[in-house]
Amino acid sequence: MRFDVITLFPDLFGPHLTLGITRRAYESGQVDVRLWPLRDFAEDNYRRVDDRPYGGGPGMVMLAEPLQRALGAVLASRAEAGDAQAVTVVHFSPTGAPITQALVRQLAEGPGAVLLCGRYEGIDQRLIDRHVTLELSLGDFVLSGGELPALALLDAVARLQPGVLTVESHQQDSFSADGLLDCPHYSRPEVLAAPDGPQAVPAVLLSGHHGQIQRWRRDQSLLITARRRPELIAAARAAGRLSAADEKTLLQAPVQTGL
Ligand code: 9WO
Repeated sequence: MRFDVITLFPDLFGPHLTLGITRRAYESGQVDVRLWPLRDFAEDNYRRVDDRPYGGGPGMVMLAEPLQRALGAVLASRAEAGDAQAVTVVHFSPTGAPITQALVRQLAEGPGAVLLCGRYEGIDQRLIDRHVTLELSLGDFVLSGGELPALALLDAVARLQPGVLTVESHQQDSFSADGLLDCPHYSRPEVLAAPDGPQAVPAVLLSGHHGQIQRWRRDQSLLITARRRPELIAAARAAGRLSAADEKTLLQAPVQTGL
């Protein structure tokens, strides 16, 4: 799939695309990322991409016209590459829909998207009204631009590409297996020296009993999910993803009273 990123800061993307495990997905072209520096689409002598807001107030607004030209260039390039489909145009904003693993999976199987990265106080609303088809949020906090959310989305999509991770590992992620949070992980040493006293690895993980280890991990996932994200337990139960053994474990978790 192909992602076209329209941004004032294309240099923010370089290290992500060339380092780490997801590099495979980018360098193989499984996830083809094209950067479109917005400054290149400014037309006046000052290469202006922002201006003061109508109605007054602080800060600057990203101009619609350079964004229109950049989008036009992206669509022409995608058409030239034989992609006739109507492409999803994403804008990142705290007012968007939360990014979920289900959405990431969908994107990872589709033709890609255009990622519009806002800066300053935001983008002229008319550009959003006319062109943006999907507004996405990383959560209820404010950043200084849409580039980090775009990188987060690319990373989430890239790691799902065949051959990027070991076969099993993303089937065991938080949310992927059963919509539960991940269990804790441990490695060497067996006993960690620490200022407040030694910390041992849970004994079951050293037992060699694969069945008991699986059960322990499942129990840890269930209990941490019940504590931190009870709505995910309710969803797993409603979808028939909890066994009788799971329900027995959950009897140890605090009961949700709704009060
Ligand atoms: C900022 C904002 C703040 C409160 C309520 C709504 C809001 N929308 C935006 C917005 O679209 N800002 C643009 C993109 C321009 C300024 C930097 N931008 C941005 C995106 N800041 N924070 C995000 C963001 C995106 C996804 N998830 C969390 C934050």
